[in-house]
Amino acid sequence: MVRTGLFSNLAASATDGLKKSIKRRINFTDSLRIFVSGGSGGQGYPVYGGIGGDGGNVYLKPSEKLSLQRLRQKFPTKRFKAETGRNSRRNSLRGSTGNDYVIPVPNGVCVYTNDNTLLGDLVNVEDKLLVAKGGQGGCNTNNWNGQKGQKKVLSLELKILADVGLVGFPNAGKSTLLSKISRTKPEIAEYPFTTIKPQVGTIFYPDLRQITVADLPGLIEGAHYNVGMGHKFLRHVERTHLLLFVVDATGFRLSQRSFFRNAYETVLLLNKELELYKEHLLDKPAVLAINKLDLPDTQTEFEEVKSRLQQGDLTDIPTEMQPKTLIKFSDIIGISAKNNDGITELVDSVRHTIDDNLQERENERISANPT
Ligand SMILES: Nc1nc2c(ncn2[C@@H]2O[C@H](COP(=O)(O)OP(=O)(O)OP(=O)(O)O)[C@@H](O)[C@H]2O)c(=O)[nH]1
Ligand SMILES: [Mg+2]
Repeated sequence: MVRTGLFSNLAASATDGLKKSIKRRINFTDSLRIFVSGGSGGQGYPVYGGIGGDGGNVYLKPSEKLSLQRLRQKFPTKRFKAETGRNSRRNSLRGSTGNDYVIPVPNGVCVYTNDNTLLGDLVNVEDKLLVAKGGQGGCNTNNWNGQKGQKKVLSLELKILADVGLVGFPNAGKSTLLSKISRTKPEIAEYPFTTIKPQVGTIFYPDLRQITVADLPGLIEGAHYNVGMGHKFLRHVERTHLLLFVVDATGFRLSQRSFFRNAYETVLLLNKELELYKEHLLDKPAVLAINKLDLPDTQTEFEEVKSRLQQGDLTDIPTEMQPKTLIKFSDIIGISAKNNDGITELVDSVRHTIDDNLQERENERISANPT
């Protein structure tokens, strides 16, 4: 892959120690590979026409309290095999079926096979997903030989379940905002990449409505080249109903060797990184919060971002920074997460945007199936 201009500089600067320090701090797991095999079928007994028992199946079952770390600790070999079916015997002609293996997995896990096919998306504790079938017991169709069970290498990827995903460059104030709108106490600090593990908080509205918000690691330009935390964690926003962009009104600079980006450029670069990850994320409803309006000269910056976004103004923006499609924000709100300014307006906007979108989808569904 050829790294060009803008991104090569950032990629280079981010590799200086920063990447290493981030790697050291990542001690949580949000994906895990496991090996599953169905039980083999028992042998048949051709002389008496006895049929061997079928091998047991392997299933995955979501559980609310489990994490992938815990699963890995509990099953260090990460191998799961269901029981073999019983052979047919002279005094027990019908061999009994082998026991199934039901593996508990965290709720919210997506299950992929080795060739990246999605086998299932486990989001309900009532679900149970068949991942490896046991082999057929020996009988006349298979020459009385019990068949082998299916064997698969599976990749489990945890996608957080939340209504809203916080998207922004490092240090924008995402965690500070989450700490103000929910009872969660995320880590907050003046250095980038403080948040390395997605965390979910809940907004409690006075009428008892609740909306969950996922705080995500900071995204930076070049994330698709795996700069910073990369954009692997963006899969967590795939299931959210709304993207809440948090942008520092004073702009962003990752390190002395990187470019300074003003607030408007930051919005465009976030837009571009989402587009490069998965274009359809841009179709999600989005709200923009311009943060740190307590700092000097930020009000004019806020007004400028707002008017340029409304006009779709890309004058003087280098082509490599320009997204193909501009995100349409349903609201652009100035806040100071630190001083609690604009927070009520923001949480109201989040709620209305989610509700309007749900209503729109419901109307589309009704007009598609008028019964
Ligand atoms: N002046 C001012 N500072 C703020 C505001 N919100 C956050 N900060 C400061 O900005 C810094 C970064 O805040 P965080 O909430 O950790 O930022 P983040 O976006 O979660 O950063 P990462 O987890 O690294 O992606 C901290 O020093 C905060 O105190 C604000 O409204 N005004
Ligand atoms: Mg944070």
